Amino acid sequence: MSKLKKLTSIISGLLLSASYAYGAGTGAGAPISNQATVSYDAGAGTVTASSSTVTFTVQELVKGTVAKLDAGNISVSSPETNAAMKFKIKNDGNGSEGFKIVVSQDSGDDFDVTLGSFYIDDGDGILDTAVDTLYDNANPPAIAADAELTIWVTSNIPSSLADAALANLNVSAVSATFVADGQNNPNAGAVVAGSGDSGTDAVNAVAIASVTSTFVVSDIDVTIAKVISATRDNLGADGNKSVPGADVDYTLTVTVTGTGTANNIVVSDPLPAQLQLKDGISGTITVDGNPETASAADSDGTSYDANTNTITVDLGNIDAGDPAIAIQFTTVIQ
Ligand SMILES: [Ca+2]
Ligand SMILES: [Ca+2]
Ligand SMILES: [Ca+2]
Repeated sequence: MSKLKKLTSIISGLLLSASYAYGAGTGAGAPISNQATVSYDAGAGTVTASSSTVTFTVQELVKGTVAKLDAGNISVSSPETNAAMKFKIKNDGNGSEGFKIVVSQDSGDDFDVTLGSFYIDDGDGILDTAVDTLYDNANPPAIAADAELTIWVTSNIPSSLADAALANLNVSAVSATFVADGQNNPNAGAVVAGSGDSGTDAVNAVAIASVTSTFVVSDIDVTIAKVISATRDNLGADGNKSVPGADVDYTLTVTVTGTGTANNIVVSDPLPAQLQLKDGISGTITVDGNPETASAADSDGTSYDANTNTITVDLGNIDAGDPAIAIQFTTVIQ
């Protein structure tokens, strides 16, 4: 066989196998044919005989898997509109299928939400109801075998809830093919004859299972205060006049109140052009009493960008009620 012919046959072999092979198994509608042979030695030599070819068609296995994409509980305010939970719906079946999203709420928790709408995320991982596509739950979009969608479930949170109040939402995905057949909660092995891809039977893989995600009410609040703590004109008489060349000390105070933890707190202070951090990127920014270098090259989370004239301090996560954090630095009037 020539190299070209060999390559062509390899490629066509790959295409053939790609047509029906999914992580979920052989694709719905694929014919599987099989023939056996027997050989034996007779007086005149080896003789072979073949069976007839036996063929069947792979039916559609229907399986939608829901996974929670939020880490931990989701902090909300009371009240809040469009509080969002994020889920992944994956088609683990071997055919194209749409899935109806079903949300149920626990009654043994602290409150119920008013359910809003479902959206398909556009890929940025941020809910934007003006940009993300509304999920048509009455006529769910078909998802190809092995493909998945990121779904937002929105809720309105009632007012006057206590801090730390919890609400559980249980989310499942039910095959649109089964719902159309009146089977809203099919067991494993349930069938809708002839309604699978390519006229196959749709066969349910597993009983419907839900995943639970939880809202927690938190009135956590992060405030920042800024004061001038000292001015030194550096003219030799301990003066405090705000003249060019004078030092101006600032103190920022970050306070976390309420309930819970404020995550990824970042303080940004863009200085006006008439002020610069003393000693620039070689200067010092004091955080919680610890002098830290203004260079962005180290990993202390504290930096000064000379191009934008901006001080940035990454404070990480702070629990409500923790002592306030003071950030201090000295600027020079230009
Ligand atoms: Ca289908
Ligand atoms: Ca509830
Ligand atoms: Ca989005």
